[in-house]
Amino acid sequence: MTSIQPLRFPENFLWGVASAAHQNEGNNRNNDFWQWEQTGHVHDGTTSGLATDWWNAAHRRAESDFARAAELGLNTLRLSLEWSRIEPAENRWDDAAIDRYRQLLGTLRELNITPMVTLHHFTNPLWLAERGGWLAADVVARFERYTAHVVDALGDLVDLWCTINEPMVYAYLSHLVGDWSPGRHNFPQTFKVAATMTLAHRAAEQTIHARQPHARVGLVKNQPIFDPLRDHQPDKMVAGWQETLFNRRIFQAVYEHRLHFPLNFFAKGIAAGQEDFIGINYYGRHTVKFSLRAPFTMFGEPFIPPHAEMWDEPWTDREIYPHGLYRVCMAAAKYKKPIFITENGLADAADARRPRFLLTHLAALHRAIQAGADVRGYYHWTFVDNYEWVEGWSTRFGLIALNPETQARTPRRSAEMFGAIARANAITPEIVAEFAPDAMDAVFSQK
Ligand code: IFM
Repeated sequence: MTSIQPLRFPENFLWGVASAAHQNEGNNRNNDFWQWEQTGHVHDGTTSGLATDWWNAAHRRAESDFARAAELGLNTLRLSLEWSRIEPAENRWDDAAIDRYRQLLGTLRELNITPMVTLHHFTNPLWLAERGGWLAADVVARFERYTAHVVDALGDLVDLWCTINEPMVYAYLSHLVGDWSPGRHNFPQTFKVAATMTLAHRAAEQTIHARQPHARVGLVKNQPIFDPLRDHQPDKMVAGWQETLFNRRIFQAVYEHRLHFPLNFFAKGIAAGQEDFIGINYYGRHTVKFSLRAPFTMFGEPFIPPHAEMWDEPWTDREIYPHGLYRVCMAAAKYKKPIFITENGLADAADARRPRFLLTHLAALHRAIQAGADVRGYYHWTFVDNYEWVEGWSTRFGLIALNPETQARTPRRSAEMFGAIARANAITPEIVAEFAPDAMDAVFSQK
C-alpha cells in the first residue's frame, strides 16, 4: 500500500458543502414553492416545514451545523438567499431578514469558512410569481434591483457570488415537465425562461461587479452527460440535441455571448461580461436512444445500459458515472476560467454507496486538474439531509442524517471521510482503505 501515492489537490483548494435557502431554512412561506407544497404537488405528500431549521436564530441550528463543518476541516459553504424574505412585497425590504443573513455569514467568517452565496436557487417571491414569474416583462430589472440591495447589505461579508442556480433545470421542470410551479407544458416558454434567466445573470453579474469590483461572480449550471446508446446516427443526433439544448446553449450565451435559444425571437443578444468562474453541478449520465415516443425530450428515450450502476428511485435513468465529472471539467476548461464544482452528491439514506461515489468522483476531478482544468473547489451536495423539492423528504443527500420531526442529526460515515479528505487536502490510500476499500483500484488507477 505504501507505494500508492496520494491524490493531492492544489494548495488553497476549497472543500465545502452546498445548500439552498428553501431546502434548509424552514418556514419559507412567502415563495411559490411553499405554495406548491401546500397544494399537493410533492410526491410523498410532505412539506418543507422547518427544513433543517437554519432560519430560527434562537435554535442556533445553522450555527451548530456550521461549527461541525469547521470541525470536519471544511473551509467553504455554499448557501442561497431567499428573495422572498429580503423583498417580501415588491420594493419593500426586510431589514430583519438581512440581519439574520448577516449573522449566518458572520458566523461562517468567524469559523474561517468562506461563504459562497447564491442569489436565486429555484424559489420566487409570491408577488413575482403572481405577475408571471420568469415570464414577467420586468423580471430582469426586478432581479437586478434585488441584487443591488443584497450586495449593498452583505457585500462586506461575501465576495464569492453565484447569480442563478441551474437555470435549465428550473425552466425545464417548471415550464416543460410541469412538475414545479407554475406547472406548464410549453416549449417556447421553457426557452424564454432559460434565455431570460441568462440575461438576469448578466445583469446581476454587472451589478455586483459595479458595486464590488473585487468580487468573484459566476453562474451555476447543472451539466449532465448525454451519451448515445449506439454509435449510429439517430441516437447520436438526439443525444446531441439534448446536449445542445440543455447544456451548450447556456454556456454559449454566458461565455461566448451568443444567445440563441430555439423559438425565442424576442431575445436579441447578450452583452459580454466578466465571469470569474464557471459553476458546475454534476450528478451523472443519461444514455439515450432515438424514439418517436419521446417528443418532450427531443426524441431521446432514456435507456439503461447493461452493467451500468444507476441511481435509485426516482432518478432511475441517471447513471453513476464518475468519469463524467472529468469530461464536464475538460469541456468547461476551454473557456480558460477557474471552475468550482458547486454541487455533486448522491441520494443514499443508508450511506451504502456514497463513500465510493465521493471517492471516485474526486479521483475524476483530480484527473481533470492534472490534465489542466483550473478547478478551485468542490462543494458536496449536501451537509444535512434537506428538503428535496417535489421528492420531499423521501430522498436523502446529506453527509449528516436528519430527523425532520425532532431535528436530531446523525453523521453518516461519509461525513467523517469527507472531513479526512479535506484536512489532508488529498485522497490517501489510508482513507480509501478505511471507508471504501473496494474503491482502491478505481480511485488510484488513473483511468
Ligand atoms: O437538491 C438539488 C438542488 O437544489 C439543485 N441541484 C440538485 C440537487 C439534488 O437534486
